[in-house]
Amino acid sequence: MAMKHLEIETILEDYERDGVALVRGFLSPEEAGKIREELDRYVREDLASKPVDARTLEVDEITVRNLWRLEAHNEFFREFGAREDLRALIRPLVKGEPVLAGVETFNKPARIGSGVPPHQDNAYFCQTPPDMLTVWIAIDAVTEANGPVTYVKGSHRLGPLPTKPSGVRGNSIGLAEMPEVGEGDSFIALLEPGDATIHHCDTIHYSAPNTTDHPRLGFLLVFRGSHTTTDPRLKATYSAAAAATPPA
Ligand SMILES: O=C(O)CCC(=O)C(=O)O
Repeated sequence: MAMKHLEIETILEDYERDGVALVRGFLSPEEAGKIREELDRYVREDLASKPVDARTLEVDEITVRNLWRLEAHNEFFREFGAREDLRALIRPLVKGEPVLAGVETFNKPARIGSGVPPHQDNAYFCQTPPDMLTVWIAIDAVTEANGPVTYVKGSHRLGPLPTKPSGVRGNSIGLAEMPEVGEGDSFIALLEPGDATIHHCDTIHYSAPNTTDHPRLGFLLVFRGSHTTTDPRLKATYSAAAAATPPA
């Protein structure tokens, strides 16, 4: 993750303008490989002993859709989220001291991986001001076919939009209505292992189910600025949706 000053400037500019920044080669293939190894080991050896809300399963009730709160459950991922090079990049983006709020996965397994409805993450995070973001790191190659994340550029400037419960396990709240998206404003993140995107918590995004034979594992780190607080109104709306469709 050795980054030059110029690269950091570009990320900051893209993030502020579009609400999403693409970072090619964020991790080396070796680093991405280490993350995959530890995720595989964690699922094989540790997950069964963790609380049920440490994961969301796909409809077969076997295949992992998401791992949640890895920073609480696993030393390797906690330490990864504490890396100073990462925190230095995140600091200007969250406009303050970064606090690691979550380490998680969106596995999108082959053939069975479910879709993610259009949403803004702050409907889940409920923070004010919305100085919170997600670093989404590709562990597998992300192609047009295996359910890439599509971001609506500039939508972070729309502020919090009306929501509705989605009924999707692991993504219980979505947009009530998708706004009109201008030509050229959709950004489909096609990524090689180790590439990443960084998106603002008000940026609209979504992904299709994975019907291919190729898994699409994403490893996510969520940060907020230490100055943000929970908005009780957003929290009440989220809690109602999560109670209707619990993650586990
Ligand atoms: O990985 C996906 O398909 C969706 C990811 C997502 O919703 C997020 O990064 O907040």
